[in-house]
Amino acid sequence: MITLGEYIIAQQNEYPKATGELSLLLSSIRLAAKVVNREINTAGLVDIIGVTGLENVQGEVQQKMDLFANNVFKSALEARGEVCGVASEEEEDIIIFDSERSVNSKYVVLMDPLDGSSNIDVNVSIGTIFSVYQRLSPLGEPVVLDDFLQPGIRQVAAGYIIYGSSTMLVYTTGNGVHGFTCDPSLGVFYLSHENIQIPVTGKIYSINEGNYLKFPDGVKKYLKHCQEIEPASNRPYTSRYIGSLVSDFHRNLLKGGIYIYPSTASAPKGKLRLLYECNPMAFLIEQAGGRASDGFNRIMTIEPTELHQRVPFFCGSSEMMDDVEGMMEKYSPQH
Ligand code: AHM
Ligand code: MG
Repeated sequence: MITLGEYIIAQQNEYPKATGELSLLLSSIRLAAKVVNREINTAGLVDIIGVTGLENVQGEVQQKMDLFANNVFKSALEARGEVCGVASEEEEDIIIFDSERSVNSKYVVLMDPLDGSSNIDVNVSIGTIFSVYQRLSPLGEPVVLDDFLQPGIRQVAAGYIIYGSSTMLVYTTGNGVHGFTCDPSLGVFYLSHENIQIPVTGKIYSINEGNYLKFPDGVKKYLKHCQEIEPASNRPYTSRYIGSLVSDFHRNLLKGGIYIYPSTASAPKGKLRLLYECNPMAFLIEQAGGRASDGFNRIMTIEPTELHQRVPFFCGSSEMMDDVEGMMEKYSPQH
């Protein structure tokens, strides 16, 4: 049984020049994940506790869960000073850590602290997504916005935590994708999925089909292709959509499949955010042998211009990506 802590240290030891800062940073994320996990598991009790007029189980006033997660991850990353700043879906601007240790640290973290949070009320899996870069500005100075606006290919690490039927932490540092499952009785993450590889093709497509009429023609054609009967290529495929990116991604990563959140007539840039939703997932899927694009261009080479920038997102098994991109090129070519 190998724990996440042991695994991180073992990976660090393979790089003689490693300073251990990234390992500490990942340990902070692991700690915050445990705290958020504990809170999510009591989310269903909030109404009962509210009715009786008692405080919640930790003796705190209950916050909205996504704000709670944001605060927990922020504090954990600030506490040990391995990070000079954070950007979060929950915060309009970057957060600059200004302790002496923090301004001398080389990493920034971008995160979606609780993605798919509307699913909490109905007891459906949700997740945290994170992405780590080295800063561009000099050590010793406060971090600046440009440190966060880097293309995904410069990521040093990325990962997610899925709060599901089990809680898992899945991450990459550019050396494969590894998954750890939390033993709830001990609060320890154990290595359960080493070197995850996504199958080159799959049977699952994940998209919010309610928006069908607003999709680009290339996506409409691809969906019809998924639904056609052709046993030789395993079609029709199966439609699965949780509406929680981490959960949809995790299932497709393990089973093979494709996730699409395209541009729509009303949202020409799609819905998902480049920096803390799409880039980390793109890094993970590429490390697992799959691909991620905006329908035409590799996600990780897009030059970001804004912190909360949106981008159409296509991500999954490489052969399925080839098919959908071929149809985008043919029926919805980029101008
Ligand atoms: P959020 O960051 O506000 O939670 O939104 C992101 C979520 C993703 O988890 C999910 O894949 C997508 O939004 C679902 O959107 P929709 O309800 O439009 O299908
Ligand atoms: Mg989100």
